Amino acid sequence: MGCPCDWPEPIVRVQSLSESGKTIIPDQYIKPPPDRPSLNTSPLDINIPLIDLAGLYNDADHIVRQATLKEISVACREWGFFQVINHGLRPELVDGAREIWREFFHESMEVKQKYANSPKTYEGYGSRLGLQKGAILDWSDYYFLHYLPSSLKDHNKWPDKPTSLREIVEEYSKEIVRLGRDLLEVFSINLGLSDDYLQNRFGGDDIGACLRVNFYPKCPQPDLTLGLSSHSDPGGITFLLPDEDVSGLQVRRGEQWITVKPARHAIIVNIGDQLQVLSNAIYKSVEHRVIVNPDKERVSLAYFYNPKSDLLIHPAPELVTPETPALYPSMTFDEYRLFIRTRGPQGKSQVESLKSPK
Ligand SMILES: O=C(O)CCC(=O)C(=O)O
Repeated sequence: MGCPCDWPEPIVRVQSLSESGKTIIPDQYIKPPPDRPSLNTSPLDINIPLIDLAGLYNDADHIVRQATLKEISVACREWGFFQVINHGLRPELVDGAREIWREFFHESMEVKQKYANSPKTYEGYGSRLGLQKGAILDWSDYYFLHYLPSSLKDHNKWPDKPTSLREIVEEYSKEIVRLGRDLLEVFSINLGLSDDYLQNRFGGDDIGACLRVNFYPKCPQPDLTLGLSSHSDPGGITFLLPDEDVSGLQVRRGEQWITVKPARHAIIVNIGDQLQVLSNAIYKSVEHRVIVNPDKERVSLAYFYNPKSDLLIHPAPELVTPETPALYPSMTFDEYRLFIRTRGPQGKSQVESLKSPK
């Protein structure tokens, strides 16, 4: 399938709908009853694991390091999601990156429209994922930027306002790429592979990294819609910087949805589909979604640390045995992500549909 070049319908900015003051949301945003947010939410005291990465850095004590590796291993196998503190990003950088993007979304529509995106690369200011005409849409706008490989970086896509945005986001991106490398090493060790195994399978120094900044405007009928429909992330690892003041992210756990309570300056880490494939489903890429709020907007930064897009990804032969045969065929990440880019977020349908018949 070639690259689609245009949206199937005129684009409506959700922020404009929200600011119009209407108390009823358009039908195009109303989800079918089973997908609406209020069903099966978790008791208040359940949260995704919180892991202190100080145990990996600064010549941490061997026993503490081993305990940290174990915590990460359990989180990857049983949750697919965890949040990390002491990750090495300065608190001012973490807050600064989120707040500079909030400022961007509060620039005039004229400033933002200069960067309106198309489905060809998705890069720029957008309001829909997927190309199905008549699809039920999500209550959010976003900004999508490629960071690596640098050959893909379109310098015209960096917003020129706020003026300090680029400098802050470049520093934030560098740190996220460092954290991605560190965690791939930990995942390799935990899976019993050589330290650099996963990094090499991702392309060594040629990995892909891109950022989607999500802006969820206030919504007058939050019980009827979602900020982002249920999906699993197609890539390698996602580093999500949530809005600390407004919860919204929900992670699937069995039949329940757990509302994530972010720790201060924490970064949420989740396993993407490519790591589920490489680990032959030892690690889980878990469905998640976002609910919206009637009184508060929400901003989040989802950084996707991905394999080089033209490398074949398949289960590591070291993890394939007669008892645990390969569950997935080989496919490049480019081929894989075309599915979500054309169909939009739709649960875990893709990685599940790829599974080889037993
Ligand atoms: O906004 C959030 O908390 C989650 C965002 C997300 O899942 C995504 O961008 O893929």
